[in-house]
Amino acid sequence: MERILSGIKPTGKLTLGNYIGALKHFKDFQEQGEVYIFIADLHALTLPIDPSELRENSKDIACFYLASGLDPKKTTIFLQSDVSMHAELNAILQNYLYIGELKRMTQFKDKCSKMNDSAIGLGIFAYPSLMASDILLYDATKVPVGEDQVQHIELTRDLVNRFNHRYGEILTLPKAEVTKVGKRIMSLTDPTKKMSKSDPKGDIFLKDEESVIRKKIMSAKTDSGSEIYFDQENKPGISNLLTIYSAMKGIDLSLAVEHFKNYRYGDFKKEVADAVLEELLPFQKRYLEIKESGMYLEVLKAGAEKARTTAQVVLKRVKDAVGLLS
Ligand code: ATP
Ligand code: LTN
Repeated sequence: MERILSGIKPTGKLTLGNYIGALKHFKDFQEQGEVYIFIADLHALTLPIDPSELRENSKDIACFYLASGLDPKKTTIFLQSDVSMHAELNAILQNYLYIGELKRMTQFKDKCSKMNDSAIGLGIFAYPSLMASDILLYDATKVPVGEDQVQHIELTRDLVNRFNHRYGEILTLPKAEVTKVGKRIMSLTDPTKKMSKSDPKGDIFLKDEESVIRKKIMSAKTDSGSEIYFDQENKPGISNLLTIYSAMKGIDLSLAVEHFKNYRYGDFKKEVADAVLEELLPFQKRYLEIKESGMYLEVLKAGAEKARTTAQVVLKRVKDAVGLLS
């Protein structure tokens, strides 16, 4: 049976990029196998974050998971820090990843290239080791993520091959599952950059009000010319909006391009905003109901218990393999 696992870091307010590239798809996996979806709160500590902000972001992500259609009866939803086996497995697996590999990680380079070595914490450098532990602890076979995370999953696969070569078939080889449309949503103000919650210029936040979302889309940076077609290189702004529309409507890009071919930019943007709001407004309503009810706290508690049950089996297998007496 497939095991599907993914997580989102509570580092800031979730964006439309997080929604399209990851969150929106999680529920589709519920019919394919056993799903584990967690809040990667330990990962959020890898860059400075205010404690109250971290707490609020974590609660919000739990509510967003439920609002997106994840059913706690089918999916184990939990906080990473509630399951101590993540840190324990990390203590073992970090010995099978090498500094040279970690230095090549794009996320590390992007986040730290402008920082002085004396300000770069060990956690952000060792990030892929904890992420590999998250995945391997549940014998995950599929990991749904946006494109930016594929490199980390490839490194996890290298680690599995290295470890299994030495100790036998102990770890399960995972595979990244990247959505066809929307694996990399770009900033609305600079469509050559990824929309990212830690660099909020040009972001649409999932909690933005209707009028704000409309305004952001209507003033999104477009490209020279007046035609609407997909060309990532020469028309990054229009291509990004076409991608957003296709992802929200759940249609192929080619259909969106065909639909808009005789449109002017203004009317095109208006329809993109309508498509985003058609999905986000009911989503926001569900989020608010869940947040107000407080039921997500029970979900996290039960989820952590279930997660620990699975995790301890794999941890024991790894401990035995490497020769730890336990
Ligand atoms: P940060 O800015 O703190 O690095 P982030 O916005 O990149 O955060 P993550 O928590 O790293 O968000 O990502 C959660 C999930 O959303 C991951 O699977 C990631 O690949 C996906 N994702 C993030 N940004 C985008 C984007 N712009 N387009 C598509 N998917 C995205
Ligand atoms: N690195 C991911 C968050 C994350 C994750 C994971 C995703 C941490 N552990 C395990 C999938 C599987 C990110 O930055 N989005």
